[in-house]
Amino acid sequence: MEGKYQAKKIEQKWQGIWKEKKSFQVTEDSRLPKYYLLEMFPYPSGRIHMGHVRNYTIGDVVARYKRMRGYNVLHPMGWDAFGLPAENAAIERGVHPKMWTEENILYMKTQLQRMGFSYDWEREFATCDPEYYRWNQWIFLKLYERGLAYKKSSSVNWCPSCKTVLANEQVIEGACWRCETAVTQKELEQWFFRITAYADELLEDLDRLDGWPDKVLTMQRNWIGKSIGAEILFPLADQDGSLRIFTTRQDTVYGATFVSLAVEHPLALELCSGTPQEKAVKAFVERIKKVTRRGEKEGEKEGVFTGAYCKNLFTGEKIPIYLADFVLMEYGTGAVMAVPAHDQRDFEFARKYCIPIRVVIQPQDKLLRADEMTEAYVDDGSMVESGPFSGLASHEGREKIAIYLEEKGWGKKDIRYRLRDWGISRQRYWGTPIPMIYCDKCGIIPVPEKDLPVRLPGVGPLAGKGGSPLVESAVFLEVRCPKCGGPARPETDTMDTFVDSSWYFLRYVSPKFDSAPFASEKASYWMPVDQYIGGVEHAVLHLLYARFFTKALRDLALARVDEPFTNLLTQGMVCKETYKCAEHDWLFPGDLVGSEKEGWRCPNCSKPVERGRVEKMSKSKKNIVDPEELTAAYGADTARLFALFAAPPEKDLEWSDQGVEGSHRFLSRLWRFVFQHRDVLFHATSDLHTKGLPPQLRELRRLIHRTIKKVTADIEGRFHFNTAIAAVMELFNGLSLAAKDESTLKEGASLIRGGLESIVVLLYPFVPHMASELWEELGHQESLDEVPWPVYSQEALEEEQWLIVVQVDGRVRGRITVPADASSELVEAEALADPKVKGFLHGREVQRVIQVPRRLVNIVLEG
Ligand code: ANZ
Ligand code: ZN
Repeated sequence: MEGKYQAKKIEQKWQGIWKEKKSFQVTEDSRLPKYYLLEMFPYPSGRIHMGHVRNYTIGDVVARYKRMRGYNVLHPMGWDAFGLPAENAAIERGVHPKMWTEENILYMKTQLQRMGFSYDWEREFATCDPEYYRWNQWIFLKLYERGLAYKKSSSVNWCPSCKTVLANEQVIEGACWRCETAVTQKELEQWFFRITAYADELLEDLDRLDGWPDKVLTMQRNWIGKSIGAEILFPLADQDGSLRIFTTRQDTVYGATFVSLAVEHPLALELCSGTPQEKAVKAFVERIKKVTRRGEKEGEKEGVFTGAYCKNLFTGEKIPIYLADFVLMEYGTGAVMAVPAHDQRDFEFARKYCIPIRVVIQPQDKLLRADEMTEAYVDDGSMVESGPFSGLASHEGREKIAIYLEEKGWGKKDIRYRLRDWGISRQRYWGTPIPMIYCDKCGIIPVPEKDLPVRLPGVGPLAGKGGSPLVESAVFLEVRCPKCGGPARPETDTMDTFVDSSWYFLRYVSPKFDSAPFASEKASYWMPVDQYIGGVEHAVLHLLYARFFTKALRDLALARVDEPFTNLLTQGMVCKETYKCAEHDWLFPGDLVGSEKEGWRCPNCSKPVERGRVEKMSKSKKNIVDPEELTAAYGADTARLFALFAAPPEKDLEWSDQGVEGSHRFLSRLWRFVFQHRDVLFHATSDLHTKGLPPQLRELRRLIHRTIKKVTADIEGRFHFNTAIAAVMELFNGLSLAAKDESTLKEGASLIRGGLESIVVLLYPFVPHMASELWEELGHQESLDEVPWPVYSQEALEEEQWLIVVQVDGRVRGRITVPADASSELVEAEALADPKVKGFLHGREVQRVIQVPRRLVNIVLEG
């Protein structure tokens, strides 16, 4: 394939070869070290986008690199195929979600294959395959047996537009994450997974995940939100019963001057009944209940007095009970002892409703006075006005008061988590049916294992929005009670699709296994995933759920690891520079009219444009670059090289057309170089170890070894592919320079060939098609896949050179490099031969030459 670099032709050729040779198929092999590399599987939305290209290219580099390093690499791909978009698209276009999904999968698979990703396609599956989701159901039943799946009525987030329940995480600033409609609350019977049973282990094990980014660990820690504190009783005044509050600051209990309750607190309405406050309280409760995501609200705190009081057992005082909008029923006990001097929300609340503020913690450096405070003092300090505990430091006080509480029977030590159980019920068609049956006589009965999978019925095109379409399927509703044989009703909710992605990495080890979710002994070989790569948007939920499933499956004696992913890389986003005119948004540099000099103008209205912000590439922002256009114009290798070269993986990547062109230009140059010099190079044998080379080649030799070292370190360490590629480019420049000179090319043919081969091998993980083609052109039979990664020679690196300054009559006129072991005669000769220096000799006699070893040569001229 001479002449012009024809990416398409080369890429088709090699993709065909890989497919035919099944190059990336693997099986367990105990003699080889294993490496399980996984990228987050895509949702089959229809087409791949640049985010996918980036994610999967990063993964592919690692997969190919590890293969060259002798690992047995598992690199699978599949489809996260259940979910709302399929259902919504199906409603919009009147096609069945299954057909829609399958078509998308087919199309996207071709797109991925055209990128040359090295997947073991034999392991492909989609989570909407009954053979996959039956195991969702099976796992559900096992969790149910163990009390880890249960049903309860709960208030859920409801999107009136999507007509579905949303997980808290799917509510963004009070609105649906998908359609941005304001979310309301609704009471529903729901299935839950008891992830809280693993709260402590999920938290503790984060300390072992040193291959994860700190920011993700912190996000998970905060999400689990462990708080160590105490539960304290506040007996009701004038009536029986008491309030239980949860606090992390029992050292401030002497400063509790009121108690606030969530509006959903069971006593909220009871306390006010018959008091003059009743009407106001009811109105408040109704109003606040409608507000979603209350705890995150900024700004003014609102509340209402219930008319009732309770007793602070420590001070013996009677204190008022309020309802407050910032107290959440889902956390702690839904009741808070309010300490206005030391909690900012309580402080604002107390000022607003004229409740006493009492300082019980004094800082080291100043004296607090309640009436002079402008904000709460929230840090630790020493306890004052706290009875027998006065004088203690906060942390001592917390310990002593917790003990005291238990002695007195006033409460107990307590630990609370922010983490809630995982509500998995969805009123949707396109998900895994929950395998449960309701019988009027027998109650809730699990579907027997032998009856799995509970299949989705083949409903016609979905008509429109509503509750779960399964309610309307006569076939689906047709069930008998497994216990008494009488008529019964199936569960019509389906599972949250996060269930599907919580264990798919285990399915890949034995994707066709049909007697359990996966074959344990295969999982023992491959698990854990050595490197997981995906978007940071999954930092909390998906990764937490996957960790939970892994631990639950371990406890079912299926998995044998505690954690699923040893190393995690969260890649940055792909962004694109955009421009704006006064009227038209999102203009791309390529669409503008005008010029750099006259200024750029809007193609629609000819008004001048301003450089806009760089936005995340997303459909809604209309700033998509379709990878398909990119590969059609330049080829997959260019797209890959650009995605890798433009930024380190964890940083955002700014799209630039120049960057793409630059990548393409580099590949074309490399291509041309090989064909230009093929005759000389082809007949040389690659040699990176010859000694006694002239200085220029010696330098080149060192550059080659230095490049091998750097590329290896950059890939191994933090996946800094951009600097690795830059190093290869630098080496290529060095080679080009050396080859320019006929005699150097001849003399150094073996070294130059060695350098060129190094470039090809080093580039293979990044641009596998071009590298494979050039490798073949260079006369090699074996495929690059089987070629071991090059090793640098320490000796070549250490062969030191000195940079020597050359003066003529005391003035700097040039610089030369000489080997460290060069004799003073050689140094002198090199200095006198240097073309620059020669120009200053003006044909005059040299009187003497003074040398400062390793530093300087001074040539003193006559007269
Ligand atoms: C008294 C107190 C005094 C508090 C003080 C703080 C500072 P974390 O660390 O997040 O667990 N709290 C308890 N239950 C609550 C609920 N359901 N809704 C809103 N707030 C609630 O926070 C624990 C603290 O949050 C608890 O400690 C309680 O206020 C409040 F100087 O109790 B604290
Ligand atoms: Zn029954």
